[in-house]
Amino acid sequence: MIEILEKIAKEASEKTNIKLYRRSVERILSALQVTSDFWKIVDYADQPVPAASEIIKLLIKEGYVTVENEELYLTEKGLELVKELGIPPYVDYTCQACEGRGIPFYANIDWYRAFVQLTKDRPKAVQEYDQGSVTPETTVSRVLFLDSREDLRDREILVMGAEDDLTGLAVALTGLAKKVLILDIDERAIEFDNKIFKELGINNAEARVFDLRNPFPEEWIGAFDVFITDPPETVKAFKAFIARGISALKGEGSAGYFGLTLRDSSINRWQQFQRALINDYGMVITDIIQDFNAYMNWEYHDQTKAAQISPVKKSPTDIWYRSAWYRIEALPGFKGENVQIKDEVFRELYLDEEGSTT
Ligand code: SPD
Repeated sequence: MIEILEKIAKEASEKTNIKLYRRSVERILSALQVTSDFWKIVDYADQPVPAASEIIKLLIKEGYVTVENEELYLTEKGLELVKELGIPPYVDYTCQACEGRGIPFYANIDWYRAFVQLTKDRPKAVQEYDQGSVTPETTVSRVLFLDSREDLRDREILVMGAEDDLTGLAVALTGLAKKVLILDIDERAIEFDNKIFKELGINNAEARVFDLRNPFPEEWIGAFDVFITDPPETVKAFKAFIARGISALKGEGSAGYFGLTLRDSSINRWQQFQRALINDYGMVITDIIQDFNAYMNWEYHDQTKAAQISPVKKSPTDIWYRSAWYRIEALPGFKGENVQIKDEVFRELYLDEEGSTT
């Protein structure tokens, strides 16, 4: 019986070019015992969409899963399989008060209220830049987390891309940072921030249009205490955002924050990134909070590869896309990279065999 899981993992790996294991199939079978919604299965199983999709298609082919009205169910044969192999149903013990972040967004209710009020007319997430904004609760929790690690007060903070999340704005609104520089390719986000800074007389924060494939000017190298970013999980984006962010850090003890998801990348990719952070860039990973970042569903979902390869046509109805929040810290001898990223096809920054939601 156990061989069937190995066989499915092997076939799914060959089809998707993503390394998968028996454990990957077990995670899907655990999720299938508690939900019939494909997007929740991806969420609970922590597998990249193409991997989850292929595993489920193979389970359907082998008669372990059936589709009814775009919902996925274990068949009698599937129920027998999980029983025989002792695969338990997915359980969720996430703290409902802090949504699993360890920091409740309402710990500073004034920051939360001001952010929600000021951002009610925020620009919508667009496909062109792989946008998918985090919830306001996530954004404010990022600021609280920064504060709890002494990375906010009197710090010079660089926010690199993902400003559809408005994290740079939320940081600036506290009035506690020494300086905030926000860079994003999306003019709408930049104008939105600068308009609020002007209206509120915030003069230590500035938002600038910048394409992060380009190197930073000399003045930004070694100039910041903290960088914050939330890039796609491609190798190119890792260099454009995270390696470049490290190059902007002042010295030992300076910190970087970023999100990494398992919806658009696998644990193998995480291992590759973690090795690079430690071995190539001389950083230490001080925190990884799984599922810290919750993303609101984006309107362009039907145009994505994820929608095309899904085993069912039903779109997500609830939050399913999450990412872990990483904090890294510079140690003696750390070094970043500030190289030009060549990207003939712009979408290569966002899409590869593991990523599919752009
Ligand atoms: N295209 C879907 C939204 C993705 C938002 N970016 C998440 C990046 C995580 N590092």
